[in-house]
Amino acid sequence: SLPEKTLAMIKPDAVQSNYTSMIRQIIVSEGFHILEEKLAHLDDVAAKSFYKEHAERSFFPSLIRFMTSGPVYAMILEREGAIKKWRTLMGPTDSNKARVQAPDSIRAKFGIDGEKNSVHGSDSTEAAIREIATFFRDFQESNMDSSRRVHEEL
Ligand code: YYY
Ligand code: MG
Repeated sequence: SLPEKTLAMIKPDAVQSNYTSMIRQIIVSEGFHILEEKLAHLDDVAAKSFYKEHAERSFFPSLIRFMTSGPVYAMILEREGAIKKWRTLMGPTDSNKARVQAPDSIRAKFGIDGEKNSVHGSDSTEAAIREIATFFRDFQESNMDSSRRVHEEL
């Protein structure tokens, strides 16, 4: 099982509440390596593109308003099974459900509701590649396969 990469994002609600360093500490203590990180502010075009799979959903306009309301903190995480393990650590989408179903999860601890839920995580390899490129334009896709990266460094 090779190391895998995923895109984690601390959303505007949690950045605004100064939870960034606490969430970051949990991520590191759970064995993820943070390869790149940055504070960013999504504009309307970027937020709509990031969440394009949800464009037809009734919650989409509100989601875009929220995601553009303030800065986000994006991170490339790496570890074995990073995509699934980060989503498990985040917990269920709705923070109130998370508090019942996964009380130790980040959304249970830091999320507000079903929209302002403190963190995002890629849900597939394809999503991880696309979402990492959204924030880290110069991060090469060849780096997605860390065995190849190690080989290049030899
Ligand atoms: O991947 P995840 O963030 O857990 O949930 P998605 O179903 O992909 O929805 C993306 C995002 O949209 C969610 O984090 C909050 C928001 N949202 C919402 O506001 N209302 C819903 N009923 C479902 C999702
Ligand atoms: Mg999703």
